[in-house]
Amino acid sequence: MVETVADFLLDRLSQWGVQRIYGYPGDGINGILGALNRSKDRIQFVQTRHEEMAAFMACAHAKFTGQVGVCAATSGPGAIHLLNGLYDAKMDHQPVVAIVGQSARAAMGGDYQQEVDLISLFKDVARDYVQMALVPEQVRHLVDRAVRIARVERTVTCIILPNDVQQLDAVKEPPHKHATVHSSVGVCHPYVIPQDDDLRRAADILNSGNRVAMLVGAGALNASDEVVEIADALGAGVAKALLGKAVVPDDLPFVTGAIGLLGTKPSWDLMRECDTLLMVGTSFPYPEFLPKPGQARGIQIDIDGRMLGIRYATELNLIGDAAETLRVLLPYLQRKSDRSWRTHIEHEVADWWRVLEARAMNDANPVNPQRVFWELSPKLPDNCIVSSDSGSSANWYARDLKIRRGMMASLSGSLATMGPGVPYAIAAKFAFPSRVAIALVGDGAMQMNGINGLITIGKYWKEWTDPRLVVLVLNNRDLNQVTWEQRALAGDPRFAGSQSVPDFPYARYAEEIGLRGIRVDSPDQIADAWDRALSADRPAVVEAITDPDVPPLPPHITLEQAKNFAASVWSRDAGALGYITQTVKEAADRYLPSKK
Ligand SMILES: Cc1ncc(C[n+]2csc(CCOP(=O)(O)OP(=O)(O)O)c2C)c(N)n1
Ligand SMILES: [Mg+2]
Repeated sequence: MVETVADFLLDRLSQWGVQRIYGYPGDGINGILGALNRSKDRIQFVQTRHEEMAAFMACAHAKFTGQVGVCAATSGPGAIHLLNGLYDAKMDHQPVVAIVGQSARAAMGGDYQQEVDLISLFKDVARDYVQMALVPEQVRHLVDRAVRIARVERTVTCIILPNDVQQLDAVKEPPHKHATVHSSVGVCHPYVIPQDDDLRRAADILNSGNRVAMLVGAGALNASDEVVEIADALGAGVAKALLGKAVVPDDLPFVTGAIGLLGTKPSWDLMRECDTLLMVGTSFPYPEFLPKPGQARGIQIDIDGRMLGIRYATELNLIGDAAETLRVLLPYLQRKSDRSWRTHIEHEVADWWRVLEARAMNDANPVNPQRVFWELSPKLPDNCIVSSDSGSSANWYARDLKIRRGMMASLSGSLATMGPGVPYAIAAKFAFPSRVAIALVGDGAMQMNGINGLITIGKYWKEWTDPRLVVLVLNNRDLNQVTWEQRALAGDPRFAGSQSVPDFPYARYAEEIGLRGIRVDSPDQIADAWDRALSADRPAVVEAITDPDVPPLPPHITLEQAKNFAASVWSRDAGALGYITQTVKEAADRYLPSKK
């Protein structure tokens, strides 16, 4: 049989190591779907419920495996649906290739059915490479370049294939003549390290500091050992940007945890008190959580020179791979003999965990969401893969959940979009079918994508070696994160018309479609719910009826500020009593440990 362009496209992708494509069908890609059917022993097509979820899954595949993620969608509406997931990948620097159909060439330019100007549509998100194949001779280099550019630039690329082109006979090797392109598969990544002089300059700065802080992000995920060794040598505390949660485990005494609005007080204090800052693989954006200008001498290490020197006015900006750079830097460092700064940090961290425990154990109506996360930590299975959605769950994920060595964890960091929690967990199961995946999701996000994601889980879970995928839903009937932003940032009362989320029987629904469903409406059920979900013989939904009045407090709030906040909203918000009480309880917990 003669190979079509679409057959060859898949063949070439598989030469690049692609084994799975997440997508949704449509006649704009029928040629590709036919080819996928013919090559299903080499490339699996995973059918999602919505193209946005296919793009989230491709992004998560890249995040969890380090390999290129691939998604496919039909022309017009399907292509448009991909966009949000592609932006998630782009903004978190993940290599993703989108393959989209287009109207037949003969119809293009005729305002034809489903004809959208796809090159313009993808021009921003796939600005590093978006190309349409007009003739079969192009397809080889379009695939080679789309995959290679996605990988080396850690970005999104896009190949557009008119549907008639997909069905043409493949040209595997363009003729050896003028105006043809001769491309190949593969790319080897170099070790990237700074020059020796620059390493010495970095060491001078770090050696002369008395109070060194480290901030690590997603770029340091391959550098866990090196981060710990450097922190030990420097007597430093280590704070983590959201995407860097799995860089260092939370059970190390000098790890101050998350930074930022979702962060911890030890991270806040670390940044305010340090005299030297070493940032590795992070572009954490909020300046108010970093040292004040001039307070600390700063060094930044990033593989991407474009991301250097834009968050803190660093003195030295080093282009380099995180692990390799830290490894070659280490021999230049003098181990700090005065450990008082490190001891101070460790006391703060130990105190802070007691604060979080006290906050988690506060009564709430009916369930305190923090307690759901707090009780999950010791039960997290080894090597599990955790995803969180955007919403209040991201606060508890960032602050309360104790990640251990060997686990992976992610969410939508820079785009901070709602919707990826469940799709990320699904992609984790396809990439690592024998590891447990756990998605931590709000009810708003669940109603946006998660419920439909459960249908996909229902379709595929029997293929996974270990069927355990647990979805936690915080059923607070509220778009709670934004409710708190309305109160605290805009100074407005909760607008019920925009914030109320209709109730939905998540656990019952899970049972209805053949999964396990566990509903938790009192705190004494939490531990048992986790045990049951994590030992189930199938994917499970834990639906926790949580209290929307529990405030996702910024880390540095004082009891005084909490009282002022309470006083300022009291006169304007009829429903204020519940959350004011809860806020004051939470803020007061900060003072508990030191009282003990
Ligand atoms: C696609 C998208 N739409 C809107 C937002 C703004 N937003 C951020 S968090 C949030 C509320 C999430 O509500 P829910 O999923 O119920 O979680 P909760 O905060 O209640 O725990 C909203 C609306 C967003 N980040 N992404
Ligand atoms: Mg909610």
